[in-house]
Amino acid sequence: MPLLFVYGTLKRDGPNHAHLALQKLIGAARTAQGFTLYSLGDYPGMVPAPDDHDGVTGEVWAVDEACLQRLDHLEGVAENLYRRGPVPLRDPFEASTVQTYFYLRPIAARPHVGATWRGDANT
Ligand code: PCA
Repeated sequence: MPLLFVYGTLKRDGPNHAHLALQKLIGAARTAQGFTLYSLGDYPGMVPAPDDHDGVTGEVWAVDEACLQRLDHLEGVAENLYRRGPVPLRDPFEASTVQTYFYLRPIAARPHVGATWRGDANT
C-alpha cells in the first residue's frame, strides 16, 4: 500500500482526519531538512526551503489507492493547489518511498509556521 506523510489537517488531531479513518497509522515522522510550513489560514502548506534545518513533523500512514484518489480531490491536486510526490524522511523512514502533498501557490505574504502545524494555534 502507498505510504503517505501528512503534516496538517489530515493528522490525528486535524479536522480532515476522518478521511484517513480506515487507513493504517505507521508512525510519527519528520522530513529531512530543507522543508518548512506556511499558514494558509485553516491549513498549512509545505514547501521546499533550502536554508531550513528542522524539516517538518507529521505522521506516516499506509493508505489504499481509493483513499489517495479522494485525498487528491480534497487537496486540490487537479487545481494545482498541491502536488503529491515523494518526500525524504528521517530515520526510521529514511529509505522508504513516502509521498506527501507539496503546496504549489506563492507563500510570499503568508505567516511562516516552521516545523509543526498545531491547528487553531496557527490561525
Ligand atoms: N492537508 C494535508 C496537506 C496539508 C493539509 O492540511 C496534510 O495534512 O498533510
